[in-house]
Amino acid sequence: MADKKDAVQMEQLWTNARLATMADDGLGLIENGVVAANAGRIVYAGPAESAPAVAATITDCQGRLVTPGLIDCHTHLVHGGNRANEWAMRLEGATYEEIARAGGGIVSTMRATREASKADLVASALPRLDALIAEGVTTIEIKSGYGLSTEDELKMLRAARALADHRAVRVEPTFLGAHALPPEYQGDSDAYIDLVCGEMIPAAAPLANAVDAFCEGIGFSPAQCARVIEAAKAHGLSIKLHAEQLSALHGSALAARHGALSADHLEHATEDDVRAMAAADTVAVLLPGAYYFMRETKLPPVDAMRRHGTRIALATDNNPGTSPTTSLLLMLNMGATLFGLTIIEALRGVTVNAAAALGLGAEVGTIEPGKACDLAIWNVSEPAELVYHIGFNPLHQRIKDGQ
Ligand code: DI6
Ligand code: FE
Repeated sequence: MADKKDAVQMEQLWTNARLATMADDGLGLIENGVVAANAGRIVYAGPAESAPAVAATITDCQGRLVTPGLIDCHTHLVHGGNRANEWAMRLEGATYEEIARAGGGIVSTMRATREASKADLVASALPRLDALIAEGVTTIEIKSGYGLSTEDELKMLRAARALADHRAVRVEPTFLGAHALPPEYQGDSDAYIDLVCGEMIPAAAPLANAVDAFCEGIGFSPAQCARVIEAAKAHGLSIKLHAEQLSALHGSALAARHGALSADHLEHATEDDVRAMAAADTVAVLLPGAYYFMRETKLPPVDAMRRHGTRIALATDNNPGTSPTTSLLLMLNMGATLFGLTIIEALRGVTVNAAAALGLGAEVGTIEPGKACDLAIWNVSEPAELVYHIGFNPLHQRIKDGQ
């Protein structure tokens, strides 16, 4: 009688891999590892000795490092236009807040986004998405937040979802209606929050997985963000929050109290904020591209995060105002050089912890049986090399759902 292992014919095997599975606490390194997949799901990941030997397709990784497909868990990838000219003004001395108050900033991207059709938004986002895909990204979060009207916010969410029809990538859309005050509500931010909670969130609920808000002096108050969070929860949506980027309003602790998946930015977070996040397992999403591009000097409290056991993720925050980067590999390097993350922290930040920041911990982020077979195969053997290079892309091959 055939042994069970032979009876279940594997579809795919990747052999001779240096696996960084990200399982457990570290990198989960397995020398001479094998990954087996059926129907796009991992069925085995471990040493060659106990691995299935027969499969329809066998790929010899020739000793290459294999990580989970990378996850960019915070982006504003869909947006109209760019703000290179505003940046030029900043180089001449204007501050981000001054430009925002003068009708530039987020509102100028709002105008360009409102003018764009859904097809225009997809077309302008595709080259940015391709840059991320070329670095091994298999899952990406994309926020709305530049439409700021019900119709234009829905258009952004639909454009985000449509990207997954054009490329083999998992897109997690997040509704960020409370990103900035649109000009038609100037002077009455509470009325805009009424619209966000009463009309936009119910309309966006079928298109989004999570709701985010910009909790900041130039954004919305903690009380307004709490209203957005309540409305999101009433519609069964997960919570994320932009918090503590420019000032300490303690939005991160507010988010944690509401069981948020993540609080993001966090340069100004306090020890109490970080403790609250750890207690709720709210992931700290650090965005070194925005810190760098804004020439910030206040570092996020990484040591406090370590002490309290707050999980840390890293993302591009790709957006036209504060982080015009499409390189998650560069964020690995900046997370280490600017924020002092270790190699393990940086790499877990774009895999397992980024998955947790999206509520996808059971689906992606590690190389373990039961998860989607999303892999990045690298022309390096040492994990540190993925963090060390600046502007060099060693991707050999990217696998999404076994393909
Ligand atoms: N924080 C950011 O860094 C971006 N949004 C946010 O809430 C900036 C968005 C922009 O300037 O267009
Ligand atoms: Fe952001």
